[in-house]
Amino acid sequence: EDGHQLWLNKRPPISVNIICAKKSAVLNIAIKELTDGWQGPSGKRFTLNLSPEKSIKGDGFILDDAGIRANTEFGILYGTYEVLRRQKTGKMAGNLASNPSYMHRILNHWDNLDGSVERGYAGSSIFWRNEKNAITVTEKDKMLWHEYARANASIGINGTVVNNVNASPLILTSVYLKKVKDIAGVLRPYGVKVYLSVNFSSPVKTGGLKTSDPLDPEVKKWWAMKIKEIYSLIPDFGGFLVKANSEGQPGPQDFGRTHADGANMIADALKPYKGIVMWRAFVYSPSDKDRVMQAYSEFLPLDGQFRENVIIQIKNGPLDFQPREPFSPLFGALKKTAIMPELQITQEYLGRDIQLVYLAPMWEEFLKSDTYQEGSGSTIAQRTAGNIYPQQYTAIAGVANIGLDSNWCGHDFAQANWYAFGRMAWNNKMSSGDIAEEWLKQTFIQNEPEFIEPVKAMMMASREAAVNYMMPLGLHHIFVENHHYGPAPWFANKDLRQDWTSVYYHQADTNGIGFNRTSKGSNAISQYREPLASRFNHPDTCPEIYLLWFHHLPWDYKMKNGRILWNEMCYRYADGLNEVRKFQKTWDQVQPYVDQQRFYAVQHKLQRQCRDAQIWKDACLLYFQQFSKRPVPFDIERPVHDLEYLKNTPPSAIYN
Ligand code: BDP
Repeated sequence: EDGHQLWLNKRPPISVNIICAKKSAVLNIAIKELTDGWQGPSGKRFTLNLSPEKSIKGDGFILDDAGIRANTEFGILYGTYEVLRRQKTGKMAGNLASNPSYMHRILNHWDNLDGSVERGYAGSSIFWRNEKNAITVTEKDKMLWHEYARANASIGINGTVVNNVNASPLILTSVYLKKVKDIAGVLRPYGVKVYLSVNFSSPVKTGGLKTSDPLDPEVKKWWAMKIKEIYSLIPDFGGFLVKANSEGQPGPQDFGRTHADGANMIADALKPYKGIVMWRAFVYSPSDKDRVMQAYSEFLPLDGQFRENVIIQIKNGPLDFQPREPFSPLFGALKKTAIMPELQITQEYLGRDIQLVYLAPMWEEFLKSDTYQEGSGSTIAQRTAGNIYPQQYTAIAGVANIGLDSNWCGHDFAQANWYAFGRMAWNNKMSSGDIAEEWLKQTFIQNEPEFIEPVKAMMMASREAAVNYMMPLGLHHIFVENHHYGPAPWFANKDLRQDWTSVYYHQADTNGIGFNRTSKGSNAISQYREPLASRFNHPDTCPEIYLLWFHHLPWDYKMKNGRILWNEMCYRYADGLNEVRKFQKTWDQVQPYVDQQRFYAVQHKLQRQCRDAQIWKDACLLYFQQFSKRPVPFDIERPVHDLEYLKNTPPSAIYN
């Protein structure tokens, strides 16, 4: 079992009698899925019914004993997958009305046109290859895209951006657009729309113009023509994703214009076709004294200036996909602008394809965060679903962890993160525990509590374990430069922009540790609404999970449990490592329930995870101890690595 079937593993079907008055490519898929996968009562009559109903929104559906009702064909398809999921996970049949939280549930592939994947750990791109004839599409490609589309549809994902946000201008040339058309053709019956990342200076780089100034009439004309060309090839094309004036990418500010000028110009050209612009808020400049404050400072003044078909795509945290961040204050600030969350499914900062880290608890924590924007209960889930301020389009994006590896995601358990993203995008109030359970039952064709319970508990503990052995108590961004896997709290470089170094973030010295973002420091707390701002501002009321994110505190600062900060930090690192040791035992104990191939693959990776968690603990404690000048509590295991060795050995030689 190589994991290629994902959560769609087949069981021997039971006969069913499907009644459906209409025929179409989409409905045929629904009928085939039910016929091939039915696990309910044998010979049952089951009706697929397209009937306009007010209580159903978008591609939602209603299930009852007699069948599925929906307003759209895709609603029938999503209802179909829900029926099969319930049957496979042993959930009761019965009535269910289900409407999606977001209209657009989108994967972002950071895939380059040469087939490489930025921050990808599961092999090369499933869409692009390094070859002369860039548009070649083989039957094998189509088969894979078909499987990909089906997997996405089964969890409600209905959009995909097929190229990297650091976008090559070539994507908009006719050669590449032809291939995009082929991709869209395969994905279409599964309801997965195609979107593209675009480079803001495309008019100059591939269009032969002298400027890409968004207010220049020739530039506007160029985008309008380009968009017309795209829709003539792909009539249901979704729209664009734009990374502008961010990490060296071009943007409207190059011409003295604002993000709104740039986004609106493209949005106007997309509007006749109902296309959308997802404009990223991931901006920060080296001159800023606190990097986490910049997106807010830049976008808040533009609130109300964006067109209705522009959605500002905001990473969950204000920094950059760290193991734990407080939510980005923009989620509680913009009122007259459509916004959408960007989550990172690929484990750039959370153990790549090596570590078992189930991310859904992190996303649940984020979605449940209360912004207090319109009083208590203004959670991010509510705000981004359009329940607090109206927005014409609602959406959520996840940076994909998919590649050509036979199990798609590198680590067998990384599939759970793809799965969970889809499930939460459909229902942003779903619990990460329920999702883990569903995924396990389907993926391992296994309903045995002796398997499900311990493995689910392991998944549920895995994110907190990673936070503890990497960056507990609000520490952040202390990774090996650019590598983003192992620790390098010592990383400093006077010649580099400071907000790319570790010492900038932890600020450790003999007085203490942490980044002072209080009113006496960078004042980042002021970007949050009350009561959060005051709560974060004082160490006594700041949640300890964010303590060193907001505060620089002395090593003997007293924690709520009575320990001093240094000791608490030591215990956290030790706890994180010990958890992974437990995961190893848990996994060995469930061997009888898992096929050999996946059992050994996961076992091997847990071994590496354990070794690397040990490195994290040793590196961080030995390094910070130089400043704390205190012993590691004596009931904690002593380090097994040498600080100098860890500092001076290239990551490629340590993490293999
Ligand atoms: C960072 C990644 C970088 C991405 C960037 C982004 O390290 O590869 O291009 O985010 O989101 O986390 O644009």
